[in-house]
Amino acid sequence: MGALSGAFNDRLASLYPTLALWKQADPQAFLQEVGAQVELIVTSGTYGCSAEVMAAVPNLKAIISFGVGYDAIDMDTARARNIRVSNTPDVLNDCVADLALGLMIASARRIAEGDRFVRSGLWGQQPFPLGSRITGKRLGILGLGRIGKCVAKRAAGFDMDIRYHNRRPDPTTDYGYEASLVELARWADYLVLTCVGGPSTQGLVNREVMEALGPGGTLINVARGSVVDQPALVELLQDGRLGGAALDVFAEEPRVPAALLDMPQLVLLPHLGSGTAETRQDMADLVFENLASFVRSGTMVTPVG
Ligand code: 8YV
Repeated sequence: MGALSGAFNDRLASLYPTLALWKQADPQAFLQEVGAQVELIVTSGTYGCSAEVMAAVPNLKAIISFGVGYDAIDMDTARARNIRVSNTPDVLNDCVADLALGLMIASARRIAEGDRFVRSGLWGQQPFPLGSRITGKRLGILGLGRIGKCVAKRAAGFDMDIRYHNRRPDPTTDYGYEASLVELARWADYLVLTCVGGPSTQGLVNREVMEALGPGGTLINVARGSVVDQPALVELLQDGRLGGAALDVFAEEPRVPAALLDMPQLVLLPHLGSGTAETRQDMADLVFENLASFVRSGTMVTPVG
């Protein structure tokens, strides 16, 4: 249903009779016509599946999603109608964590800015500003789940001091727990977001949190744009009340606020967290395993609870 790769769609169409909702100029009108024939929906983590789409598919049995985050799927409707949902957890942990570290280093060491400086022929013409060290600095992690733990493991290699905030302390880890997100932000030099999206974290990184992170702090977001109060982020960055940001995700992708584009010190990426050939292949394989399993037995390999 969502914007998945050509190779993925070809593989899907070679195995199952498919209807390409994403190709339709008016998806809702198309669904009114064909919705009753549809039993399974394959979608992406970012496209998800709205209550409106589900309403137009009365015989829907399962939603098989390509992505770990399922915040774009209306889970209340799915539960109420006993529509099964699967996602693609774990296979992308390493690549998302790698990118979080990459964003942190790129931001601190001004890598993207330096690249533009060289390309524009300014090297030798004017000085390039100094960056900041990451080794030994303080890293706060919001959401020490599977991806957050992979971030922590990598950051330990940079001798970073690591603390985290979850709803509850995680008894399986020795990293310091901070019960207050504002206090975690006040302590941290870098605040990395690896929590889930959706209503439970909507706007959690609010003005107060970003002010606590402060002019010496940098926000790294590889989670969901919805976790951050984006207008406040823009304002605090403009005023220098927040030091920096490196963002892979935005509130209304693919739209990025023009004000962010005007700040050269920021690092902005087009939602690349899981975007490596290897991880996308693993995610695709897991989607097909879920699909085959559901068609065969009505069960899924990685169901969403
Ligand atoms: C994908 C993601 O880019 O897994 C997720 O939740 O956001 C990403 O891995 C997306 O699902 C692919 O469209």
